[in-house]
Amino acid sequence: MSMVENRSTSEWKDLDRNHYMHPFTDHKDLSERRSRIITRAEGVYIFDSDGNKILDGMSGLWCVNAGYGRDSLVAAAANQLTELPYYNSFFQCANPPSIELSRVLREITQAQFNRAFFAGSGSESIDTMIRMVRRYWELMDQPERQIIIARKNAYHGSTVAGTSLGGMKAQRAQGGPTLPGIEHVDQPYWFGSDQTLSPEEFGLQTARTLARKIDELGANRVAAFVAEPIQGAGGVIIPPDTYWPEIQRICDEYGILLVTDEVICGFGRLGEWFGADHYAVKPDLMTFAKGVTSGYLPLGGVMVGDRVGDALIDKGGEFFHGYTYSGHPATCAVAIENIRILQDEKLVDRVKSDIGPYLQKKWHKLIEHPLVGETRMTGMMGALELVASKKPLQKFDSQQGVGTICRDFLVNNGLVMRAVGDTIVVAPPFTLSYEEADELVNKAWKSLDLTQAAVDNN
Ligand code: PXG
Repeated sequence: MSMVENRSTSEWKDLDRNHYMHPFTDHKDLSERRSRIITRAEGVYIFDSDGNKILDGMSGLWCVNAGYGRDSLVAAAANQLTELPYYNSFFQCANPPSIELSRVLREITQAQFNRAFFAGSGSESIDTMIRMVRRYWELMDQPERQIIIARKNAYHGSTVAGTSLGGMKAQRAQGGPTLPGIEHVDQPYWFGSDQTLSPEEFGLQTARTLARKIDELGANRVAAFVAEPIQGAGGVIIPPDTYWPEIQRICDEYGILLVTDEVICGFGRLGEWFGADHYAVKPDLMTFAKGVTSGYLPLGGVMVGDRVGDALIDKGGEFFHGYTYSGHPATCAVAIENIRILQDEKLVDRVKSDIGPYLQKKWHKLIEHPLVGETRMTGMMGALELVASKKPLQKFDSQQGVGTICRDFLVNNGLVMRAVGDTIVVAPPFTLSYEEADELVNKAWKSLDLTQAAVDNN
């Protein structure tokens, strides 16, 4: 039963152009084109209004971890909407799904995480985290510790707080001043470096830019370091193995809070429940969203480690922060069911030791293509670097838009992957079958051939 009109494709496209403003879009450019209208989805496939069946190599937007077409998620939402569609968690009220979800999250996270704070999205969870970090240091009688250090090219959402914390230059340059008290250090992007150091040495050196930054700012002014375990939107930047242990050591040495932004890496993407588990670091806070509900309903939040949680409780005083939809019963009910699916179907294990390694093996074969200068993948999150020449290594002029050309060939061949500059990124649902993994890689190869031909003809 759909409440939405059944319109023709051209009608949808016209209405879209005239009335619907898309996120992260050049609105002039889009007004001169037409959108692709996605009408339904099943398993790992999406379908557009022209009837094309497209393999979704991006799990929507890094979120549909359990795949499309899950009746039990629909039922969880419907049952909860019938029972109690909404009530707030302000004024000493709570509802069973939000309490139960907090309990479930405690079970699947590291031992220090005994409490959860809910928000409506990843950006909101970042906002909550920033306010909580600063509140913590106020409570610890060190209110001068306000500076939060993040990384260049990090993505932490697009609200004012997310834009300020994020390290994407073009995004930060828009819209006037960003929040004060935020600094950025280098990202562990070995392929993007001059490659004179070994990846291990490069990982250490990059991590140490954090220590230098703390020294430069004065350790007594620094509140926290925040980073995605693997940078997602920035191009699936997988750090060398030496990076995270050194980051942990530096945070411990200076006593600053360590926050992992698990919006993409959380809920199994790397083959462990959270990216922090994969890298064996012990964060004080973790932000999450996306995969917590496999994207079926919007939910975000912050896992609060005891260091911060105990301070908030022991020291008391109202924390003036929260959202209308903090602990929304229907979104929490969907999250509980989603986590049950991930557990019962052993989907996180599947990423770690079954379909993950299978896809990685196939993915790495793409290095044999003349256009591909590097392949990388951890769990089910990977990237390809498109290059003009492998030896000597030569990248394309970014003006050529080779990544976008490739992305367009991919989708026309029935596969969605994202282009981040000339980096092609992939993050399919955990339910991907072996055959679908083969299809993904075969379509990628074919699209690389077409991209090569288009570049050669230019
Ligand atoms: N943190 C991280 C690490 C993210 O990846 C957010 C925070 C913000 O979440 P919300 O729910 O507010 O969007 C994100 C979101 C892309 C893309 O093109 C990535 C995201 C969002 C939109 C596009 O890769 N990540």
